[in-house]
Formats: sequence, C-alpha cells, structure tokens
Amino acid sequence: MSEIARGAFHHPGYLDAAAQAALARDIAGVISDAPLFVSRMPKSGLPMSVRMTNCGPLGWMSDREGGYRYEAAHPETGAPWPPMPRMLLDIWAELTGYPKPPEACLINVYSDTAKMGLHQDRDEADFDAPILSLSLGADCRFRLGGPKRADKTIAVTLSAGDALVLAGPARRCFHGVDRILPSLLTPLPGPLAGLGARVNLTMRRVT
Ligand SMILES: O=C(O)CCC(=O)C(=O)O
Ligand SMILES: [Mn+2]
Repeated sequence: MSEIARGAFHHPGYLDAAAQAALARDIAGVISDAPLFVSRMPKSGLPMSVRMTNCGPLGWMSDREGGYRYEAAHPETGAPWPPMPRMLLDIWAELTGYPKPPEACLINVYSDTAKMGLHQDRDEADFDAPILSLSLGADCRFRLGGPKRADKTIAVTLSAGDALVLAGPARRCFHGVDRILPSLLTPLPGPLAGLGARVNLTMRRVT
C-alpha cells in the first residue's frame, strides 16, 4: 500500500486472480438484473462514454433533465438496485474501517476508448466517509488532483485487482480517468468478458 497523496491510499494487486474472478461473477450477476445504461450530462444531454449500473440501496445516475443524483431504482427497469454482494461489504470494512456499510456501489464499464473527465464526487451528503474503488481488467491512467480544479495533478496507473481509498483530505479531490491503456494481457475476467476493457467499482456512503 502506498499513500499517493494525503488521504489517498493505493493498494496495488489487493485482489488476487481468484478474488477478481469471484468478484467478476458477482458483478455479472448484478448486471444481468440491472442492465448497463448510459448516463447523460446535465443540460447538454451528451452521453457519458462509460456504461454503468449500480448495486446497494442507492445508485448514481445522471440525465439531462434531472442531473447528477442518487436514485433507489434503475432508470430503465424501475426495479430496486440489486443488493451489494457480501464480498464488497467485507472489502469495504477491511480497507476503510468505516463503521457503516456503503450505500451505493457504482459499476462503470469502460470500452478501450472510454474516459472520465476530472470531477469531484460531491453528490453525497456524507463527506466524512471514504470512497473505495476497485479495478478489474485493463490498466488505466488515473489522474488525482487537489480540492480545486486548477490544483496540480498526479497520474497513477490503476491495474486489475487494485484498490484505491480516498479518505480525509483526498475525499474531495478532483480525479478522473485520462485513458484506458492498451492491454492484451489483462482482459476482463470470464463472466465480464466482452462487456468492455475495464470495470471500476466505486463504493460510497450517500446519506
Ligand atoms: O473509473 C475510475 O477509476 C474512477 C471512477 C469515478 O471516479 C467515478 O465513478 O466517480
Ligand atoms: Mn469519481
């Protein structure tokens, strides 16, 4: 584990191949109940380049009319999000030590050309709880800045099995994904193969 910025803890290879495969099975199950959908930017209505879904009591989404927000139901099926797999609750407890469980797990699926612009996670009422992210599949170049958009940034490679915890001062830091790195070596594990190049899970407290 290394603290790449104050409050930002990178755990390279936190999940071994067997754990990644087990997690991929759980996430494939979530996606079969709660199909991937495309969120749109507020106002412009432009589609985001990732496809997404969620598990847990609340799920993050965005559309032109309603903007960035959490909802208790899938925007297309209207069904509640599938429960958070046990494995994710256990990883959250181990890596964050936070006394309450995560309320949302956003599942982002990146194609090899998808990216995510620099942003803060700030649609949550609770900024004391850390954010925990897990990566599967291809490497990406992740960018981490400071609490202001113009702050200096660093680039970090996130690889399959890596965990990243943004806690304390890092909780409000701008971050994004510059690009997926060409990776023939790390395809998504079997149950997720064919969906894209990389899957990222982001667990958060919301309320
Ligand atoms: O894919 C990642 O590593 C970051 C995802 C992210 O920042 C988000 O969904 O808010
Ligand atoms: Mn984010």
